[in-house]
Amino acid sequence: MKIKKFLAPSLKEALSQIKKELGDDAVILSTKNLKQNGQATIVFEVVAGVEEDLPVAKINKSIKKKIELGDESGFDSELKILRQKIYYDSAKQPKIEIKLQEQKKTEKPKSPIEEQFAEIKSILVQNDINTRLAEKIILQIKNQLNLVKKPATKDFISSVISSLIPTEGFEVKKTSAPKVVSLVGPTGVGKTTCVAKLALISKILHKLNVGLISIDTYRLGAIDQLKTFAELSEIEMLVAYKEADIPKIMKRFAKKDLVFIDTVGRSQNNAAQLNEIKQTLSGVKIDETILVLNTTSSTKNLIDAAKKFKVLNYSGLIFTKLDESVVFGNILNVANEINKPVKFLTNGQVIPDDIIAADSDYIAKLIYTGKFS
Ligand SMILES: Nc1nc2c(ncn2[C@@H]2O[C@H](COP(=O)(O)OP(=O)(O)OP(=O)(O)O)[C@@H](O)[C@H]2O)c(=O)[nH]1
Ligand SMILES: [Mg+2]
Repeated sequence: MKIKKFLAPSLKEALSQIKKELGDDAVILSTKNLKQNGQATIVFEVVAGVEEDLPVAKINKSIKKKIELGDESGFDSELKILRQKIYYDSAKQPKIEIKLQEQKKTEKPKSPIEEQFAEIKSILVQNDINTRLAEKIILQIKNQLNLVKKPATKDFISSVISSLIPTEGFEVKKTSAPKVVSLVGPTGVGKTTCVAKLALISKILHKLNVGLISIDTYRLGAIDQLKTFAELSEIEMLVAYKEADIPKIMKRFAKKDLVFIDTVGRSQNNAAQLNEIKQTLSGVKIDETILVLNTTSSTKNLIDAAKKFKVLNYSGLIFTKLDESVVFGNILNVANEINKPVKFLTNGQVIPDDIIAADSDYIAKLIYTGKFS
């Protein structure tokens, strides 16, 4: 860059000298008001420079620096000139404008049907269905609509969602040996409450001979919680304090149709504690282990728990506390990702009323509308 200092009685004169010597591309680098020989006459000292193809950014930088240094006195007019120069330089860049025009051209207006699919996708995502599944659902709706030529009604959309939710019933056959079912899951998700609900329904509605085992000797009051329920509902309940207790209890329960094992709630992040549960249960042949999950938790946390609890070989899922949730997409996200069937949903604390056998159509409607039907 060529730099030169100019002295002139006025700024206008200084600028005209600069223009003459350095040309139109000159940039003002600094200006000062000097009092000549201590007298009142003011002389302007202007330092200007010129550089070929000076980038606009550099000009901005030099102005910024001056403002930061507080050296902007007497600068207003120069700044105006510089700004004009910047606008002029940027106006000289037609490529950018052409690009913007091209971008505008590619934004095609959506057709009414595309608008409708975009709205459906937005409803799915708002209901916490993850983007991958939302896109899969939209694709399936599109494909099926092409085949059946039907409008995309709520029922139709729900039926597509339903096809992605694995569910399975809970069956108990009266055989010579009892069916043994254990409920596992993170802390406080509602395992014990589920055991109580299922045990009472099995006893009252299905006339089954039910036994309860608690291996939760860790949490204060856990045994009393199940014991009180067992006494009130006249269901036999025993506690396994150690691994060796379970085979003995099972001998006592040999004539039962159904035995529920209530396990201690543990964090999925504590692998050692999950292995302890596995060890305690190793003394009995378990027919079905069900993972209990709280619907109010995020998809990420639920999938993490579901993955880590796999060490306990569960084959189905129960989603609890639906009554405390406002969106239900995580049920689909988790069941689909983990690829295990949903067996029950619970929607309240009342034993045994607040439990529903999982039905994929019901869950799909619940997810899509956010409402219990
Ligand atoms: N709102 C609501 N509360 C529930 C539901 N299921 C269980 N609860 C409540 O959740 C709390 C914990 O339930 P528990 O059954 O003790 O949970 P848990 O998984 O056995 O807990 P830990 O054994 O300590 O891990 C209790 O207050 C239950 O009444 C449900 O579906 N809805
Ligand atoms: Mg419990």
